[in-house]
Amino acid sequence: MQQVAVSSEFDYTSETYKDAYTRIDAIVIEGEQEAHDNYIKLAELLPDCQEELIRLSKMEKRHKKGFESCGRNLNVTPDLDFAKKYFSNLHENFQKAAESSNIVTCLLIQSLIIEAFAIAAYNIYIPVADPFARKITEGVVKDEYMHLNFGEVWLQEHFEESKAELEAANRQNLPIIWRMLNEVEDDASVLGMEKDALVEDFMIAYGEALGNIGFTTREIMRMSACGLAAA
Ligand code: PL3
Ligand code: FE2
Ligand code: FE2
Repeated sequence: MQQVAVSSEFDYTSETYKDAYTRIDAIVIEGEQEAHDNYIKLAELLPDCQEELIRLSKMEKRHKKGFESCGRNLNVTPDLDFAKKYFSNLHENFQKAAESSNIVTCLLIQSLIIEAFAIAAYNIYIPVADPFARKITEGVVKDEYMHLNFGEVWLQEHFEESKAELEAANRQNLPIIWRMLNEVEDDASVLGMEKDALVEDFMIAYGEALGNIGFTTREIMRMSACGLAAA
């Protein structure tokens, strides 16, 4: 009942809604494509986990298809050029890390930062989504917890030798996420998603992951707020 009341505040057919959706849907489609490519790359870098990583990459392909259908359902053409630019900083940092076989950095970017970003965004989106997109997003978000968990388990098993690289990669990449959140703030709010809620949910998912890997509460506080004040 509650969800119906919330959702009916939105006119999913209005030009304002659809205009914001051309960018938000494109960001999500591009994000799922990046995630797919990143897991394929990780499968090359981590032959021991190859099968599992290929399985994750296939899930990302399915997610991408799902969000493409959400756009079609609302008669929206996603602005993919915009989305490519939106992801370019994180994309470059992942590529550079992969070229140098910095597996820890690759895992931090994809399995922790990007997945926590997706979990926050999808959880906030579900209660305000149109019924078609809500169903799709509910299915997707369950998978994203598994992807976050893959990174957590691997990094926890290699915690001592990964710690310094994780801290450096966090310093380099977390400010990019805060910038990305600022860039999407206005469009997200048209869809009923508030920036403060996105930041909170991101911090919870990311902070919990860092805790499971082995960081102390003090370290988690320092790491997860990195660059936030400047954003
Ligand atoms: C990981 O599997 C996929 C990564 C996707 C990243 C999504 C980031 C989305 C930020 C924009 C917030 C709006 C979400 C709305 C959902 C349709
Ligand atoms: Fe995904
Ligand atoms: Fe994912």
